[in-house]
Amino acid sequence: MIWNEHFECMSREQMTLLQNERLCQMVERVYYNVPFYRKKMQELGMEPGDITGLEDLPKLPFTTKQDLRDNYPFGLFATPMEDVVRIHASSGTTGKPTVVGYTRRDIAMWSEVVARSLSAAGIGKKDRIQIAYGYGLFTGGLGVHYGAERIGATVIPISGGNTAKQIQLLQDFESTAIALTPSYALYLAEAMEEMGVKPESLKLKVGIFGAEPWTENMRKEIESKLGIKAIDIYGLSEIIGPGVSIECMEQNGLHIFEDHFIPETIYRDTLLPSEQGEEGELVFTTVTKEALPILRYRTRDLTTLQYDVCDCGRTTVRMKKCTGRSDDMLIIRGVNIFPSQIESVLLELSETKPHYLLIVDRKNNLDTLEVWVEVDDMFFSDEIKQLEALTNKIVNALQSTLGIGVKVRLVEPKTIERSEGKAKRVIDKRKI
Ligand code: DLL
Repeated sequence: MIWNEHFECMSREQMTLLQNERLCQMVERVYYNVPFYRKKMQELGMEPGDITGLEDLPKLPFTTKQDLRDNYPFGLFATPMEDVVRIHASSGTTGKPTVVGYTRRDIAMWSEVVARSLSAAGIGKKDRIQIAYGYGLFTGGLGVHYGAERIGATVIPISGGNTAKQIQLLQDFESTAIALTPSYALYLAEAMEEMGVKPESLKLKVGIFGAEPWTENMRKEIESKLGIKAIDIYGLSEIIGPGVSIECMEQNGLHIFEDHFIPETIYRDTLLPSEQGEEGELVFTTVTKEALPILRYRTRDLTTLQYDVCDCGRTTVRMKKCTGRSDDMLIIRGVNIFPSQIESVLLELSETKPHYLLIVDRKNNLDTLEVWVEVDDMFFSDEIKQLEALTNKIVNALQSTLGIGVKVRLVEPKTIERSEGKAKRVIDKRKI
C-alpha cells in the first residue's frame, strides 16, 4: 500500500528538482524570519541567493540541540505564536527541554508522513491501532494518532503504561496493530506470558516500533514473542516527531520522506559529507515546515543512506536501521562500545532474557563496565557451578565481540526495571 505514490515513487531527477526548489524557498524563509539563522549565515558571509540547490547544502550552518536550548522556549520559531497550534517538547536527560512548535499546516504535513508510514507498514482503514506511545509533550502518541486517523484506521489512544489494560484491550477491541517502544513491547510480551495470553489468540499482526534504538536480534525476539511483524519507525521532535522515516514490508532500511526532510550523513570528525554508502551522523534539513524550520540538524544518530530502489516500488532514499547514537557510545579503557553490540550478543543466548543494564564506572582511574543480565527462570539455578559456567560463557561471547573484558552479573528474572517508554539501559557513574 503506497499512500502517496506521487511523492514516494518519483524519479531521482524529479526529487532533486523538488528538493532544490523547496530548499531555496526554505533558506530564504529562515533568513528573513529567524534572527538566529540570519546571524549564522551572515557570519559565514552568506545570503539566501548563494544557495541554488542541493549541492550547496554543505555550505549551510548546522543546528544542534544546544541551539534549541539556547533559544528556549520559542526563539527559533519562524512564525508568530498566534499561528502555532501545537507545542511538543523532548525531555532530555539534563537541562531544559527542547521545545518544538507546529502550525496547522505542519500538523497536516505530519499527519501525511505518518499516514504514509503506517501504509508502508501495511496498516489501512480496516485496522484497529492501539497507540501505546505516551500522549503529551512527547511526540509519539499524538504524532501516530493523527496519521492513523488520516488513513481512517480505528484509533485506540490508550497511551503508554497500564500494561494489564493494554492486554485487555488487545483482546476485547481486537486491535490489529500496535505502536510502542521496542522495550515496552518486551515488557508487554512478558506480561502476556504471565497472564497466560497466547499471541495466537489475538488479532494483532503488526507493530510500529521506534523512539529508541533496537537491534535485529531484538526484532526477532519481539516478532516471535508477539507473533507479529515488527516495523521500525524513526523520527525526532526537532524534525517533526515519528514519521521522518519507516520500513516498508521488505524490512530493508527505512524510507525517508525526503520531499519534506532532506537527509545527509557526515563524518563525525570532519563534519564533511560522508561518501555514498559510508556510515555517518545523520543530518536533516526540513524544507516544508513552517513554525520551526531547521537547517542541517545534527541528529547524533548513526546510519548509512541507500539510494537504490526498493523492491516495494518506493524510490525514496533509505536509511539503515539506526542502532546507536554517537553520544550513546561508551568509551571503555579507550575502546568504543555501543550498547547495541552488547544487546546483540545477549539476545543470541538462550539462557538469558532480553533485559539488561550496563553499569559504567571508574575505579583507580580505570573504566569498568558491568553487564547485568536476567537469567531465564529455566536456567536460574542454585548451583553455583552452573551459574559460573553461564557467566563465563557470556563474558567470553562479549569479549570476542567487544575486544575487551567486561564483568557480567547474572540477576534473577524481574530484577531490572521494565520500561513503558524509552528504556534507560546505561548507568554511567563516571558522570554522576
Ligand atoms: O522519539 C519520536 C518518535 C516517537 C519516533 C515514536 C518513533 C516513534 P525524540 O523523543 O525527540 O522523538 O527522540 C528522538 O530517538 O534522535 C533517535 O536517537 C531515537 N530514535 C527515534 N526513533 C528511533 C528508531 C521521538 N526507530 C531520538 N531507531 C532520535 C533508533 C530512534 N533510534
